[in-house]
Amino acid sequence: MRSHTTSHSQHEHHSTEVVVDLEARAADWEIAPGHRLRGWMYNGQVPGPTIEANVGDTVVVRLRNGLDEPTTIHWHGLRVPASMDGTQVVQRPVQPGETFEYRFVVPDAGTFWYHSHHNETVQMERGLYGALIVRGEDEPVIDRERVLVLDDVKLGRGGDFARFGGWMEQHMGREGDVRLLNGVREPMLDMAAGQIERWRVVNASSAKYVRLSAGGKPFSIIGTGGGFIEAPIEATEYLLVPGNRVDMLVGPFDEGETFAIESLPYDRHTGRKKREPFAMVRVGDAQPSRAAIPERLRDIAPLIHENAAPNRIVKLSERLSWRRGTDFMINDEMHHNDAPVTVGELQVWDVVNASHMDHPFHLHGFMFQVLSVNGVAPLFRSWEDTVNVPPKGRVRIAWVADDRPGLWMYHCHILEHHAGGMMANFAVVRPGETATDLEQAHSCHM
Ligand SMILES: [Cu+2]
Repeated sequence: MRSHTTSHSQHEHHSTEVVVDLEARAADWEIAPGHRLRGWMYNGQVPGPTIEANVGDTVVVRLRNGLDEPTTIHWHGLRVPASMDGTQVVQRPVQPGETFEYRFVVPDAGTFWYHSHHNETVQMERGLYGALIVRGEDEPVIDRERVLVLDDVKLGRGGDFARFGGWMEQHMGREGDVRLLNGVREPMLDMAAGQIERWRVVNASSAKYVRLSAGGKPFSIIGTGGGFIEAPIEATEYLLVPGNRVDMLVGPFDEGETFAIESLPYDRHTGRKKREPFAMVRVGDAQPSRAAIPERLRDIAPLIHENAAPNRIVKLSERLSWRRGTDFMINDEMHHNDAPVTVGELQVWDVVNASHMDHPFHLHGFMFQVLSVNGVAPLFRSWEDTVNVPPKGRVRIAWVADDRPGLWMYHCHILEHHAGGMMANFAVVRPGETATDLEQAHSCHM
């Protein structure tokens, strides 16, 4: 990764370009000593390189496709221009041998990630994902920061990826029994006693719900998908659904302690109800600490009170199909086209889950506030891009589109459900414009 500073001659202002070359290609992925999978990855590593930038920087990623099939990159949680969102409604997929340049300013601090948005059920399982960290001016002082990307892989008898597809996998989402942290099977992490670390945790798995626990020890949640929350919240667990991130402060611990970074049992009606370790932490010799946990992180003004009436219903449902197994639907149709959203107009959406399974709802390109889950306000206010919608549940979210018109989407982040139809496209339009204006403008560029 390179970064250089360019100066704009008329102003004193300096902005930095973070330039990253990413090549998607097949390579051996050693998940444990001697255990290699045939992965597809960025620059031969899983996760791909962690992209780091400061608020206001321009990130330039030159993606070269060295795969045998098309690919794109979606910048999960980042407020990028529509044309940079990486979906097939805004770009022609990057063909084998081609290069595409993604270019966008990063306006928000937080823990984000990037991943393939083409044939995702295969491309993400095979390793096409990485973290993207944006730092603000007032980051807390801590002793050490780690980016922990959680994933699981489903392996067959030969030790390579199990065959993709099948009715059960399409229905439940692909879950594996091999859990990875930063691409390695249950690694051992060494931590100094007496120190406080900041862990930026990403759930990059296709379908696994991670009820994140650090051996039951208390930690402080300081941020979620859209950056800092208002003040640290002490917890002993946090539910990370596929696509979610959490920023947490852990420690200090005593010398000689060991504990697991694990998922506590979560029943999303797939029959999995056991604790699942992702890594072990071993606490070594004490080191001095300079960490200072702030009492206040930032203010998040509520967009609207929690009982505001919804102006849109998004209904998630399933239907058995003799031909395809399960159809996954939004408002009773697969691959729905939803009504446009006007820039600046408050959106209050009720995401209603008519099915018997959990679904993680992901909105591209914009952040929302969760007003309530089944009528109950969340424990703390936050900005999010992905929220779990419990079975037969109702999640009320509020958001406002800033001035980034274009074609956007929302979908279930269980990748097999997204592929199975639980997604919708919609246009964000400027006041007085229609989606048709936008589509015509868009088709001229294609
Ligand atoms: Cu789903």
